[in-house]
Amino acid sequence: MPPQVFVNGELIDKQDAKLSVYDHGLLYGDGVFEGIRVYGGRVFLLDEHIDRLYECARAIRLEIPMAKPDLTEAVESTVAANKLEDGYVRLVVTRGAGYLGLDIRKTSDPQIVIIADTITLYPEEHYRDGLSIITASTIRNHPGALSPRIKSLNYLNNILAKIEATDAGCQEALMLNHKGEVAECTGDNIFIVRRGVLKTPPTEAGILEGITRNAVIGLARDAELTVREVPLLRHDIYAADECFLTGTAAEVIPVVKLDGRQIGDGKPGPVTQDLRARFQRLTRGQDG
Ligand code: PXG
Repeated sequence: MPPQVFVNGELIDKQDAKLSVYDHGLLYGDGVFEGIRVYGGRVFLLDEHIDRLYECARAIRLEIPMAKPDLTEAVESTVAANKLEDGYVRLVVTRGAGYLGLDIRKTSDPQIVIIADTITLYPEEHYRDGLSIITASTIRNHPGALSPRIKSLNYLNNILAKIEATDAGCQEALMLNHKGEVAECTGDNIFIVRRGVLKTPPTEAGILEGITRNAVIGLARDAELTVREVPLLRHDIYAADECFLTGTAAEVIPVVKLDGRQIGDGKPGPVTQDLRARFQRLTRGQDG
């Protein structure tokens, strides 16, 4: 059976899925999305992703034409229809088709799309040896212009920084905010460990409040680590004992170099490795 895609209330074959070219999601990047993992047939932290999607939709005054429990059910049934054991769900809500022009009143029928597919992960050696990353010259969106807390279909800010990373031969780039503080990477949140304390930028630094980030903060507190959400400068990363990134796609991945400077002893550190192991147990449902 060909891959089944959910489009507006129906599961259809991937090649039959259609959206209007007048959809403001395409014309203006007007919409919101989530990327969600499936582990062992279970959709991981689905309620958290659904809550963030509705919050982001509210922030852009987009009314999702489906109640939360029904959308949750639709995600589950799309995963089941594709017999997906380990994979990735892309949940997208667009503003819908309308006239040309920005006015949201000239649109109708927000479109809900659910894709359940496989995911390509970072190569295993990056988890074993750690990533080398660079600082992008592209700063993260100013929260007063477009809040990084909104996971919108406008990802150009991150894409421009990601281009800098790939040009430099790196997998990820660190993005600073308009104040020069550490914000996040293009698709991952950032943490450091310094003298046994786990630190990560607060949401006020202009970041996406990652669901993996929040899960890892919870795991760290379970492990009786002190966790501080505090503004960080690049200096703090250069001077850290350990550094790692978190995200739906990357999970927990060590960083051993920033801008050519070695972090700690240049190897994935013990706190990073412990949190990665705890996170893996959580995704496999062995941690409650
Ligand atoms: N910051 C940014 C800017 C992100 O886009 C994260 C942090 C991590 O958040 P989560 O909730 O995933 O822990 C993200 C997540 C994709 C894709 O297909 C992107 C993300 C997640 C999953 C898939 O590009 N970004």
